[in-house]
Amino acid sequence: MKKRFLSMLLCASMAAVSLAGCSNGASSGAATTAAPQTTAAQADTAAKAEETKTEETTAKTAEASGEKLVVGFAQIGQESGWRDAETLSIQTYAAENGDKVELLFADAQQKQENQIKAIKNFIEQGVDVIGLAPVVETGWDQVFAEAKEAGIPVVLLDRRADVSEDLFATFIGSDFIEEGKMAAKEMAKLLGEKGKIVELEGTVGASAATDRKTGFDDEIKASYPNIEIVASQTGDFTRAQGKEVMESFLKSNKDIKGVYAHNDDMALGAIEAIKEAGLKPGEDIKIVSIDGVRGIFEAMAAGEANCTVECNPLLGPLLFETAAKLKAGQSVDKWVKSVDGVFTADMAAKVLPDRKY
Ligand code: GZL
Repeated sequence: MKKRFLSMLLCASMAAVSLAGCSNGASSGAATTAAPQTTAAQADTAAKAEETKTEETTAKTAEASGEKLVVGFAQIGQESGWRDAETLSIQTYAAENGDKVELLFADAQQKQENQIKAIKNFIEQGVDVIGLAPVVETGWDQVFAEAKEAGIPVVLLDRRADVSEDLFATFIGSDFIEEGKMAAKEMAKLLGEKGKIVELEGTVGASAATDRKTGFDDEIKASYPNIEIVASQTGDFTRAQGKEVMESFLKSNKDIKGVYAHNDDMALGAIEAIKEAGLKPGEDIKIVSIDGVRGIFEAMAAGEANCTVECNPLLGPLLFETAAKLKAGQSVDKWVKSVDGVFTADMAAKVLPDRKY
């Protein structure tokens, strides 16, 4: 209990510092709390959430209540609209349940070393459960072994880590190979099963990128011999790099008929590049991507994109519910699989008003 009390005090001072550092927009290293890019309403909710959380953390820490569920989450960063939606889901759940949970949140700015630093901090502070979206699959064995040594379960959220099963409690996320396969089938339908296409890959070494490539490329190879992937390159899951890579694809390939992007943000960048090249995205060049963020629904409603395979980012409640089970000593499935759906342009205008992210 003493260690916990001391570590709770430490956490309060760190939380206060990192939140203070963040409130003036400064963010450094792993122990910062990033305000995700969101609409005004969402930003207001998040700001109120932050405020509540700060008061909660400080007040409760003084009492070192101990019975609260304390979760340390090491987030990748703010690379995409999907990532921001996931962050908002996690922070909103913590703010709305401040009487039961305490969230220590670190934004690693897409650097694995910052995520590792954050995990070590969480271990030092004696959190109940560590949550992590691993930016890449490898390099986690050592720090996960330290968490295991400290008796702190690790929950993987939305991306896998290449470690032995005894080093993490569960993976909560999608079947990325299946997502790639679904995207291939939709692309084939759009092209009449023939034509040259290009592929915008996610972050090098990320399970979401590796598996979405495997699922898509294998399906094309096995079922659609008249579709040729003439170029494939990483755009690091960002809109800016997706646009840059698409510009180079357009310069070196004159007869591209389709783009497969591992996430919607890169697809939205590609759409900009295609328009600047004087072509019509969604018509001259078909666009298929993955995530289901609001921007791609707007592009589909405008006739500039053709299909998105949804990958649910609203995992905050599931993260905390799973953490509570682990703290209570209950067993959880090794893979809590998200259910993904396919949305095509003809559905976009109708479903857009109800989209939650
Ligand atoms: C998928 C997630 C991916 C999204 C991207 O679970 O890891 O990371 O598809 C995000 O938008 O950058």
